[in-house]
Amino acid sequence: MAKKLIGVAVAIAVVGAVIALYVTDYLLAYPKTFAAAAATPQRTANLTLASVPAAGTITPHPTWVSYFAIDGHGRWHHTTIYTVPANALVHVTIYNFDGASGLRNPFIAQAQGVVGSKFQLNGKPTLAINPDDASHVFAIAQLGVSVPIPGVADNAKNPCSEAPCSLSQDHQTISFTFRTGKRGSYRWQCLVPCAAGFILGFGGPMAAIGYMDGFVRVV
Ligand SMILES: [Cu+2]
Repeated sequence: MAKKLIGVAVAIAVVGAVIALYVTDYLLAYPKTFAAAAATPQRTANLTLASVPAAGTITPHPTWVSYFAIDGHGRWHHTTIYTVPANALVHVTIYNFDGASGLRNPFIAQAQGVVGSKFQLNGKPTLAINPDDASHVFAIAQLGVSVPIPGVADNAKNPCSEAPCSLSQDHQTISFTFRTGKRGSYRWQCLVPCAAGFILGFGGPMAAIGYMDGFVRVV
């Protein structure tokens, strides 16, 4: 009887030891982390733009609604053709000094194709705006990018009537990041019928490079 008990105890001890070995082996054999090869440093670029109710006398069409590009010294350039690096993250900031025109298609009031799904509206992460508040849209169809831009309130105290404007004047600040891929020339355009005085709001500046249309040249 004693021998039997000892035998059972030994058997239990052996099984326990085997289980312990198995668990230890399992834990120690857990695969190590493998680091992916480092890629070339992530390329980024900053693009600062402004949209205004009137392009001003420095342009061929002073009364037309327009975009401008702003350089690192705060100088305004009347162009809508930008170069950005390929396979990069482009950080865009748009200062909008114009009022709202409203969208006919509310679908476009939602941002698409931007890194993180949302854009920043005056520093607040935003997915969509009220379609009636839309002043302009910055859309690069081929890249699937579209960002709605709300207008300055009608009763703004210190609005800017024509370019160039000052950041001390009433504006909305929109920022977002999009990813570029391969090189190419990609058309961008506004999608709000913002061309006051033209048929359906889509003529004049809405159909002109340098105002509400342009190219993003990925180089
Ligand atoms: Cu527009």
